[in-house]
Amino acid sequence: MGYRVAVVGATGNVGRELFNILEEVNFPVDKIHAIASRKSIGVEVSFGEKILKCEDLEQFDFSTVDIVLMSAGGSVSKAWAEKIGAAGPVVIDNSSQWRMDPDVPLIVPEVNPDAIEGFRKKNIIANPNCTTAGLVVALKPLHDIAKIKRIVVSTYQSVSGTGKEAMDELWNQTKEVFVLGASEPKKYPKQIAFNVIPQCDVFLDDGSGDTKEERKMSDETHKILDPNIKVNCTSVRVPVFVGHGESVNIEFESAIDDDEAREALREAEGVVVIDKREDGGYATPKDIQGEFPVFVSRIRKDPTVDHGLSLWVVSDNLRKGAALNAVQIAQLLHERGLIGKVPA
Ligand code: 2RA
Repeated sequence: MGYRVAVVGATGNVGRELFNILEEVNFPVDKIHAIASRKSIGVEVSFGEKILKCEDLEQFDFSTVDIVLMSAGGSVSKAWAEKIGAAGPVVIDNSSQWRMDPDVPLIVPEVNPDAIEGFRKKNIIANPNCTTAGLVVALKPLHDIAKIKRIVVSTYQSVSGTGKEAMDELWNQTKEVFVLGASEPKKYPKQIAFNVIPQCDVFLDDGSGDTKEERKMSDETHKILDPNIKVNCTSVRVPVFVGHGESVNIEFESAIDDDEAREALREAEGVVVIDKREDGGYATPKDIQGEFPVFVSRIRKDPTVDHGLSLWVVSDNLRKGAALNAVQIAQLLHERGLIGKVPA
């Protein structure tokens, strides 16, 4: 027996990956619906061999499904997720709208699976930001050995994190630059082709100078892993289509050496270590596109603090950073028998 599933935001980068991953992991699906805004009604998306036609978000009867995977942006989630949850199905939401709501669990199954039990209050479970998902999967096995005090992270985020139009902007500017000169940026504040931009998402108006993306990294790490970890993040957009990299400096409370860390990471669920200390002996975004795990490379001592390690983390932002994590949450609900069963 399978579930009745709806994917809201079916035509987006993450929406399409949700269908792919549900199929790849063989999630038990009886009936599946592609839901989108009015302008995409009738647009076709594929689910394995099947072609689905998008149905209208405004007209769809959500009481007829068990699980809703939502990736339609914060404003759609704000308007719809609670209403959908109240109609019966559990909503797994990929936007930032509900992540910090105390009544909504924010889940990375390898890190805080037990927190899922609190989802009934709103019937919503939040999926973390793409960079947080990769980061906390890599940090958790190390935090279990020697508590982490502080991290300094610099991200290298691909344009697919901003959506399909941003991917087109990189593609078009790259082609144009040697002919007529790159066209004016639309999705980004500066040219992204042959450049890097030290801004992801908008600046906060709290006087900190941080961007919203940088704040998400610290708030979400606190909620998922440990509120006591100090997080300093600089988020940078790079001209890469898929795959987010993160350079991470970690300061621990007690001693941990690089061999111990490498061993713990090798054994950790959802992590692959590629760390050969030779030319090319590390993972790059291009190597890991389409892969499920979080890849960790360049594990080494940071001699500038008492107990420090540096590492390089890279993951597919559309998969572990979004759609895969959402489907893993659905699998966790399934394994625990939590879908469709309302406690007495
Ligand atoms: C990005 N925060 O900018 C997005 C993806 N969730 O990459």
